Amino acid sequence: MLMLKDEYESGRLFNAPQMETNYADAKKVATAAGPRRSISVEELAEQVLAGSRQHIARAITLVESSRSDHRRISRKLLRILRPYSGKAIRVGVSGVPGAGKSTFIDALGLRLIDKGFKVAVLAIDPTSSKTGGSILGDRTRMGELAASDNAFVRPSPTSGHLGGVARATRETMIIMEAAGFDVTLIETVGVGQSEVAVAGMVDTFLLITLARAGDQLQGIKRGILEMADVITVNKADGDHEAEARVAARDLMVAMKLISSDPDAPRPPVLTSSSLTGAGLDEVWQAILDHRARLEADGELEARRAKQQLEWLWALVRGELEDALKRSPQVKALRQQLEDEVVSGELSALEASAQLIQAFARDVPMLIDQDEVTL
Ligand SMILES: Nc1nc2c(ncn2[C@@H]2O[C@H](COP(=O)(O)OP(=O)(O)OP(=O)(O)O)[C@@H](O)[C@H]2O)c(=O)[nH]1
Ligand SMILES: [Mg+2]
Repeated sequence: MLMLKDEYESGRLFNAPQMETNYADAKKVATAAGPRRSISVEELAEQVLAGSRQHIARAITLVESSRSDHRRISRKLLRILRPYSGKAIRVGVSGVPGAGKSTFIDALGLRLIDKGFKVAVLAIDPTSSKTGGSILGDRTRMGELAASDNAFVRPSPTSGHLGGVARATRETMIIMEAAGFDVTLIETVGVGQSEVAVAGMVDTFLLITLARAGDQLQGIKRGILEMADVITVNKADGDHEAEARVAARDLMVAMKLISSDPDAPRPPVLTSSSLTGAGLDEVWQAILDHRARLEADGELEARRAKQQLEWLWALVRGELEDALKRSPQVKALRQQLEDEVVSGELSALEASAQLIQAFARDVPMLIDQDEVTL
């Protein structure tokens, strides 16, 4: 993970070249349909609402694109679909690499399908930019689930910065819910920022951890522990079962110590094994209990409203940042100003004022008027 750190902190996690080439689904649709027949947004929305897998895949590919003409169509699509979304149980699944998240989701997902749910699995995975390997890995690990008609497994978008990936995942969630999926599980690797993004879009945050000594408190950042609504010590099987139970008890005690709000409800700490299936039902029950508590005191709506507000400003910041990058005036000045700041001729303060003025001159041209009126 260390290798990723710089990329991670600069926010550029997902710079794989072409996302579509990574997508089995997108490829399948393209091959099956030959050259794509063009289709109206209304027709696409109708097909998504009818649950057509081919059109769901196509809609997802559309919202993953950052091209401005695609964004415009996405916006229209989402406006039609949004009223049909929002009823699903949204769960974020996080944990250190190798904790067993994908295997857990596969096993839990199959159980949920047996109970009559339709399960969407999405991912925000900063490691997939490395090789694209974990995309294939997840597909294999979730093979059984991915093969079911009542599940839809979509690997993490791999291009663009975290903000772009979070946007695509959030919009994909709307498409999946409109298509009738009533549980959304979002996998993310437990290393930092992507958790915050996922926590901003789910109702319940499940943390999967391991019994390995010190893992709970060293491998996982305190902030992530504080985000958790339900925790499970995973791989509680064979020789590790007893160890996992001890770890769960220790973690329960530790949670009391790290909690910054002594009155806040502490997350239950359970144990589970995807190999034996032990504890999976209990984890699901804890997720349902958490959600029921949220619903009972109106907190679910409040939580989602707060997420929407945060999302609003994340979008505005994202758009501004993109516009800043596109601005010809900023581009023209940038190198010279940076050089002057480096050589000490100009202070950062002065240079920033000049860049902002240059940007301001470009703003009328940079803001896409069509996007506003759509
Ligand atoms: N003993 C045991 N092994 C497990 C269990 N769940 C997963 N594993 C193994 O742990 C390894 C990692 O599992 P994954 O499900 O890929 O873990 P992950 O957290 O999704 O990993 P990343 O996506 O790479 O972060 C695999 O070799 C699994 O076979 C379990 O419940 N018990
Ligand atoms: Mg995984």
